Amino acid sequence: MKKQRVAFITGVTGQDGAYLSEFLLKKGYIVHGLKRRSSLFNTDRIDHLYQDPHVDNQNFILHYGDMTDSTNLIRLIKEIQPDEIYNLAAMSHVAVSFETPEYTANADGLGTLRILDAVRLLGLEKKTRIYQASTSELFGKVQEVPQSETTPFYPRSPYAVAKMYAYWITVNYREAYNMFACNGILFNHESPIRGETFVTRKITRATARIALGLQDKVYLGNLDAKRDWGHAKDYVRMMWMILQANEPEDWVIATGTTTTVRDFVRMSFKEVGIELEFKGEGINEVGIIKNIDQEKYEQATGNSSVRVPQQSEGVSRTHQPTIGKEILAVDPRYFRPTEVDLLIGNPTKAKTKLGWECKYNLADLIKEMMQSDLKLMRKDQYLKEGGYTTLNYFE
Ligand code: NDP
Ligand code: GDR
Repeated sequence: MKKQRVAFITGVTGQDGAYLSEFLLKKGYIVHGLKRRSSLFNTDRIDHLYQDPHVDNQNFILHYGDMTDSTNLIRLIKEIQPDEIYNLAAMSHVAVSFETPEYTANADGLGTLRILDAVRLLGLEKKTRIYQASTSELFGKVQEVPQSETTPFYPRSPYAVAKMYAYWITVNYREAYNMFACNGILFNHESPIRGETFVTRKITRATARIALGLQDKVYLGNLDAKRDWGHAKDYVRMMWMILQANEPEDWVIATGTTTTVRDFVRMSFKEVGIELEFKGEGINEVGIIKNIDQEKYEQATGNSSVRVPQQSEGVSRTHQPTIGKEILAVDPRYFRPTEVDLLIGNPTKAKTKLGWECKYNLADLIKEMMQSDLKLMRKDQYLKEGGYTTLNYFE
C-alpha cells in the first residue's frame, strides 16, 4: 500500500489553512496543524474536519505552538517528519502591522527562518518540501504593471517588510542548502471564511446587515485602492501544485484583473438588489441608495422593504434600507500611513508551467460571500426578533 503523505500546516486555523487542510485530506494526506493557545475556542474554520483525539487512525491532528517559539517548532517537525510544510502562519493584517511592527517581524519574518532552520537542523533537507506564503504586498509601491515574478519589490508596511525577509530567506536556504523551498507570491484571495476585518468581508457582512435592517451604515478607508481579488479555494490548490513541481521555484498567483474597493461595494449591494451612488470626494465621500430592485431585494433577504417591524422585534424601523439613505461613509482611521494603491498580477508562469487556472471570477466570489453572510446575519435577525441579544460587530 502507498504510504500516506504527511503535511504540516502552520496557520491551520486561518482562512487558507482551513481550505488547504480540506484539500489535502481529500487527497489522502495526514495533516498536522499548528494552532495557538487562545482563551476562547479558535478552531471555527476547521471544526468540521476536527476528529476526537481519542479515536485511532486520525488523519487531522492539531498541535499547540507559536511561530515565535523555535523549541516548539523544532520539536514538532522532529515528531511529525513532514513531507511537506505549508508555512501560512502570520500576523496577516497590513494595517495592524503598523501597530505591532516588532511582533510582525518576529512572527512573519523570523518565524519563516525558524521553520527553514528546523528542517536543516533535523537533517530533513532532502525529505521535506517547504511552501512559504509570500504576498503581492511585496510589490507595494508598484514598479511595473502588471506585477510578475521579475517585478522589483517595494514593500510599504511593516507586514510587507517582514514578508520580504521571509521571501529572501526562503530563496537563500534553497540556494545555500539545496532545499525544495518555494515562495507563492499570492495576490489577495477571499472567501466566506475570510477574516472579518479585511475589506472584502467587512463589506459583504455590512451589506448583509444593512439589507436586513440590522445596521445603518458602514465606515471604510481608501475607496480608490485597487486589488486583484481571487477565491481562496483556487489559491490553496496552487500551493499544493507548487510543491509537486519538478523544480523549486517562486510563483505569482493572481487573476490578472483589478477592481477598486468602491466597485467591490457596488457589486456586493447589487447582490441584494440595491443600487448605490457615490457623492463627494476624499473623506467627504458617501454612498447613497439610488434604487432598490424590489424583487431581487426580497429574494435575497426574505424581507419585504415595506415591512414594519413590531415593537417587540427589537429592530428599529430607521434601519430599513430606503432610497436616498446614506449607508456608507469614509473614516480616516482606516487609512494607512503608507498605502498600496494598485495591485494586478500576471500569473502567466503558473498558467503555462503548472497549468493552473482560476475557477472563480470576482462576481462568483462576491455572490458566494454575500449568500454566506446573508445566511449568517439572518440568524442574528431571528435572534433579535426573538428578543435575544446578538454579538457586537464593531471593529
Ligand atoms: P489568516 O489571518 O486568516 O490566518 C493566519 C493564521 O496564522 C491563523 O491561523 C493565525 O492563528 C496564525 N498565526 C498568526 N500568528 C501566529 C503565531 N505567532 N504563531 C502561530 N500561528 C499564528 O491569514 P490567511 O489564511 O488569509 O493567509 C495565510 C497566509 O498567507 C498568511 O501568511 C498571509 O500573510 C499570507 N497571504 C495571504 C493572502 C490573502 O489574501 N489571504 C495573500 C498573500 C499572502 P489564529 O487563528 O490563532 O489567529
Ligand atoms: P490587504 O487587504 O491590505 O490588501 O492585505 P485589506 O482587505 O485589509 O485591504 C485592501 C485594501 O482595502 C483598503 N480599505 C480597507 N481595508 C480594510 N481592512 N478596512 C477598511 O475599512 C478599508 N477601507 C479601504 C485598504 O486600504 C487596502 O488598500 C491582504 C492580507 O490578506 C495580507 O495578508 C495579504 O498579504 C495581502 O492581502 C495580499
